[in-house]
Amino acid sequence: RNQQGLTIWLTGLSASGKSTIAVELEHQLLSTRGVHAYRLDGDNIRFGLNKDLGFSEKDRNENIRRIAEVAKLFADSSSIAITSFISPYRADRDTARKLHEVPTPGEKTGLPFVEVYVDVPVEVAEQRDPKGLYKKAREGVIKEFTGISAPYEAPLKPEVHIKNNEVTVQEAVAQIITYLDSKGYL
Ligand code: GGZ
Repeated sequence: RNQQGLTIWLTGLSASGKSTIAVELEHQLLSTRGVHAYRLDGDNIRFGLNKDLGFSEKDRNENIRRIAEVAKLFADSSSIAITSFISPYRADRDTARKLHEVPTPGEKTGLPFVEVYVDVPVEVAEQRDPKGLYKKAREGVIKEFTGISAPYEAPLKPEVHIKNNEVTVQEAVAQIITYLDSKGYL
């Protein structure tokens, strides 16, 4: 069976639960559908390819630009790329989408781009604060922290909107897989 490559783009605040969802989604795609998926996250991107980048607006733009290019390569190789980055700027996410959806010369179709908004109120993320980063941001130790002292531009029309303070990880993943099934991607 030929697998359809695509990119699942998770976006949301620090501590919104993106990584947890990404891990479980990857696991379920592989174990219950037998499709190959690969996760791109801070651990394998920000410490490698993008270790020259920080958290200024310019650096975040470049972070997301490179991640989008890499995700597209995975999708083009018929894998499912799952990205989990804050990706706070709408324009950057829209550029990532275009890069996938607009067919490259000689191709008939582009690659599907599935934007998933992992939505929790900033108060909830700050309450969770698993790494103490919100506290440091409040104290001014970390500057330009998303949701506190740097912007997060929420998606206007994400393919999937997860209200992640109201659902379990299993329910969140089910929402994504239901969407993929509805599009015939799996
Ligand atoms: C936001 C920051 C910052 C600042 C360090 N703002 O919860 P985490 O720790 O593990 O996830 C956050 C991660 C964000 O990196 P991304 O590559 O996803 O960001 S972006 O898409 O905006 O480029 C957080 C940590 O890095 N972190 N400083 N100032 N998050």
